[in-house]
Amino acid sequence: MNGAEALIKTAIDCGIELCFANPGTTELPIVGALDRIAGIKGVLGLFEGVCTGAADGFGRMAERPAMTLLHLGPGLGNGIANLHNARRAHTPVVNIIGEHATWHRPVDPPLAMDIEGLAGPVSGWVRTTASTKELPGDIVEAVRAASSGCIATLIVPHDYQLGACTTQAPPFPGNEFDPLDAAEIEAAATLLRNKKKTALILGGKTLSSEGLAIAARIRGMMGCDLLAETFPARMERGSGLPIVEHIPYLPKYAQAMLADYDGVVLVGAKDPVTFFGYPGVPSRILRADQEETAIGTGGQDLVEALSTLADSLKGKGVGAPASSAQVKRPPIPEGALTSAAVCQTLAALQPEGAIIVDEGGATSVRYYLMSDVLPPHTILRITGGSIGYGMPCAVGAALACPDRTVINFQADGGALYTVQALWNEAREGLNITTLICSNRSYRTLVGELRRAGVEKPGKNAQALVSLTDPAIDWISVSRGFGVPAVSVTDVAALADALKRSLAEPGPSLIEMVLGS
Ligand SMILES: Cc1ncc(C[n+]2csc(CCOP(=O)(O)OP(=O)(O)O)c2C)c(N)n1
Ligand SMILES: [Mg+2]
Repeated sequence: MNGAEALIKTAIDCGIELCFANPGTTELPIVGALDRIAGIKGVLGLFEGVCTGAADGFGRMAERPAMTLLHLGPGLGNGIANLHNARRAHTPVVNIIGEHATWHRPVDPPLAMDIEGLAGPVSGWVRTTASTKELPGDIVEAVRAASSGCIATLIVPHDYQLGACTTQAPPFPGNEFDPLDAAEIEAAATLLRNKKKTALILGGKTLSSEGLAIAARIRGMMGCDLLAETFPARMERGSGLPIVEHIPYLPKYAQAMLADYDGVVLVGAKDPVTFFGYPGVPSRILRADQEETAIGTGGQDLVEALSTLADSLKGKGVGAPASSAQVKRPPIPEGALTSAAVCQTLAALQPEGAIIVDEGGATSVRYYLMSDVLPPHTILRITGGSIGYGMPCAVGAALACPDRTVINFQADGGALYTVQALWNEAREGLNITTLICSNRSYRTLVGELRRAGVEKPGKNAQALVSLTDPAIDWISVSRGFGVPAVSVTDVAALADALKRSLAEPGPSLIEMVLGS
C-alpha cells in the first residue's frame, strides 16, 4: 500500500464518504487511490469554491466532515472564501492539499507557495505530513480535529503519497467535548433569575430541534425571550418548535431589538456586533450597562450546557413550558413579483422537511416573518457573509440528505461566483430547486451606498453595482450546465413553476425577474 492508499483507507475508517475534488499532478496518487480503495465517492468541482462550499453544506447537514482535495496553494486559494464561511459556521471539513515532492520543493517551482500560511486563517488544525509513515496518524488527527467543529487542513507532499506505507493508523477516537464549566452555568442562572427582561441568544447546535426544545423549556420557566444569531449555520424551524427571531443584519433594527434587555445569555452565539463599522454607530449592539454572560464557551457540548442550565433553573421560575405552534401557511399572493411576494410564495409552497439554503440577499429578508410556523424545515444561512456559498452549499446539503428537497433561495450576484455548481446538480441528479432572485443588481450594496450618503450613484459607481448591459441570460446559463430552467415575471407563473419543480425529481432553476 502506498501513502495515498493508506490515506484513503484511513479516511474511510474515520467515516469520510465524500471527496469534493479539483486535483492536479500533486494529488494524482490520491486520485488513483480513490479507485483502488473503494469507499469514498469523488465529486469533481469545476472551481475550488464549489468544492469547499459543498463540503460546508454536507458538513452542516451530515454533522460529520466531507473531504476536499485541492491543488497546492492556488487551488486552496480559490476555495478560501467558502472555507471562511465554513469556519464561521463551525462546520467540520477535512482539506487534503497536495504539495510538491520534498526533493522538488527547493527549486521553487512555479506553483509553489506557502500553503500552511494560506490555510492557517481558515483552519483550526493545519499540518504538513512529515513522512509517509506519519500519514495514517495524520489523517486520524485531521478527522478528529474537524469533528470538533473546525476545518482541518492536511498538506501532503507528492513523494510521501507515493512512498510505501506499512504503518497502521491509530484507532479513530471520535469527538470528545470539554467538561462543562459550572461557574458559567451558575452565572447564567443567576442572570436569568435576577434580571427583569432577559434573552437567550442562541447559535450553533442550540438551534437544533433538541436545543430549541430545551430553550423553550427555559423560556417557559423564566419568561425570557429566545433570539438567534443573525446568520445561523443551521437552524431547525417550523411547527412544534419555538419561534425564535434572528437578530437583524441592519444595525438600527438590531439595536432596536436588543435595546430593552437588562441581560442576555449567549449560548453558542458571539457577542452581537454590527457587520461593518459605520461612523458614529457603536460596533457592539449591546450597551455597556446591559449584562451579558455566556455558557458552553470553548469546546463544550452546547446542548448539554443548555440542558444543564435548564435543570439548574428547575422549579425556580414561573410559568409553564411554551406549547407548540400550529402550522400556519400564508396563501399564494397575488400581483407583482416583489421580494415580499417571492418570500410569501415560497412559504406557501415549500414542502415539509425542505432544506432552505438562504443566500437570497436583499430578497429573502422578509421570508423569516412568514415562515416560522410552516411544517418543519431546515435553514442554512451565510454565516461568514462571504457571498457565493449558496449554490455549492445546496449541492453538499442535497448529497448529505438525498431524501429531502433542497431549495436554494439565491441572489443573482452571489450565484455567479460559484455558478458551476449547477453542473454538479445535473451530474448527480440532485433534488434542488434554485430560485434566482434576479434583481439584476448588487442591491445590498446600493443600500449600503445610500447609508454612506450616496443617494444617486454616478455612472462609475452604478457600473460597479449593476448586473445589466447585458442582463444575465439565466435560462441559457442553467441549461448550459444541464439544469432545466424557466424565467418568470409574475407571481402566478412563479407559483406554477415552483409547484412543477417541487413535484419533479432532479434539479431545476427558476429565474424570478424582480421589480423591487
Ligand atoms: C466574497 C464577497 N465578495 C464581495 C462581497 C460584498 N458584497 C456584499 S453584498 C454584494 C452583492 C450582493 O448581490 P446579490 O448577491 O445579487 O444580492 P442582492 O443584494 O442583489 O440581493 C457584494 C458584492 C461579499 N460579501 N463577499
Ligand atoms: Mg442581486
